[in-house]
Amino acid sequence: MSRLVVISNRVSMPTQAGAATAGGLSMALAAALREYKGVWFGWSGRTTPEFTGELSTEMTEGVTVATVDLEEQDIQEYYNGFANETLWPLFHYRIDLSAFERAYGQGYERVNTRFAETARPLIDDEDLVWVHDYHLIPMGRELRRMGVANPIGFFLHIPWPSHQLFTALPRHRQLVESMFQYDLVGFQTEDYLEAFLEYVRKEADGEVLEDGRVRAFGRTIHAQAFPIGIDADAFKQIADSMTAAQSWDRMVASTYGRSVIVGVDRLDYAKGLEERLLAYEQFLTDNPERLGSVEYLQIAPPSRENVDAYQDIRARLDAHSGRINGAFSTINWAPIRYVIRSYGRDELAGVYRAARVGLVTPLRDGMNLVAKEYVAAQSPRDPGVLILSRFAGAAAQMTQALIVNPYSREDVSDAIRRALSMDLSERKRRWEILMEGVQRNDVAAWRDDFVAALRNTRVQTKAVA
Ligand code: ADQ
Repeated sequence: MSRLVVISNRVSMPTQAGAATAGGLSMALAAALREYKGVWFGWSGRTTPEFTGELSTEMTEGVTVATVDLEEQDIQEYYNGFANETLWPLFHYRIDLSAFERAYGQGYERVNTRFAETARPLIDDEDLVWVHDYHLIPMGRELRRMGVANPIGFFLHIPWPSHQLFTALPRHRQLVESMFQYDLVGFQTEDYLEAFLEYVRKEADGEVLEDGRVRAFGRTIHAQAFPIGIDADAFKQIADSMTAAQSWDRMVASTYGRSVIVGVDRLDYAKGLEERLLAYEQFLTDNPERLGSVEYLQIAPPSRENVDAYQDIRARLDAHSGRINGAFSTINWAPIRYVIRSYGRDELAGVYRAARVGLVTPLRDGMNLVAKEYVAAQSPRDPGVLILSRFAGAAAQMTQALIVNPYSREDVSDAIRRALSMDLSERKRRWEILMEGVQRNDVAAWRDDFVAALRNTRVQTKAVA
């Protein structure tokens, strides 16, 4: 079996249950790498006065974790700048928040080159190389420039935007051209793949061949959708653990007699937290008989705090939650519990299980793993109801959730009412179908499908040649 060399912006090998800070990408990659015993390379999260390219390596659970420090200017321009102030908002349809600054683009290119130079010695001839996410789109081109001839795949964890939107990015053509240096490019959903292909046809004069490969810029690559999943069995086990049971007990005791609605999201404007609070306010207004018997728990660990838009959203959420609690609370009840911190996965699992409703309403989301975790944590005897935004990639698979338009307060408010009054047999029927999908399309299936397709690109190429 070939080794897997994974390259992503951040590297973190969380333990199965712990590691509170992890985002979706690192959870998924850690689960993927445990199996392949390969190498995981990325930024250490630390700064250095001058870039040296010196690697720090350690072995964790059979995986070689290799990291490099970056200069402050790199972090400003590449990470806070181009990745999180240009690409992230644009790819999540927030062109109003996108900053287009030349220095950001230059920093992005510089760090991709630095990453490729540093990672190069880690790659052996037989390795498969797998690059992740919007921080590192040009990485494949840089590795090729340094003579890496191995199969290289790229997976985008966030949405690929519509063609009209994407062309608002200065130098959009160069970015897409660099993607044609990969053997395989993967997206979360068929819709994102379709949007990418539309760009290729309209802007790059490219074509999709009969065998599904894509031809443009004088090169032919494979492009496919690989919906990511969670480690469903591990999560189910965690949900049955002692810590999860204790967390469940605490939740039940502190919300006695009330139905809990839970939201768990990084504090990010794309997650639709502001719209969700307003929709919940609408629900409280529309359903006065529910006052006192329902509680919305929002857990939102801070994220990307050096970016202005993230400070703004945090301030707005503070204001809304305070205002709504002020307007509706009584001396023994508050409608919202808003918690800005991280929890261990086992604690989260207990919280998910204690909640009658999982409220997952991003305005845009590549996939959304919280929706899948919520389902995996439920008790089969008394499962809760998932409310899911149609704009989460997960909605394409999780059709037994109550699918909502997160921009419509009425729509979300109606779905909350429906979820809270759904009888046990319907909850079970929906949950069983959802759970079957979460287990079938788990992170191992995602990893194995991608790796098999990447390996296969060379087999097919040889056959064609
Ligand atoms: P994220 O935007 O980070 O991921 P998501 O897929 O929902 O979003 O994953 C979040 C992860 O962080 C989940 O595993 C969740 O349990 C964890 N988490 C959230 N809040 C937490 C808290 N308070 N304490 C502890 N853990 C917490 C990106 C894309 C997504 C895509 C993933 C994977 O934006 O669309 O699904 O990558 O591809």
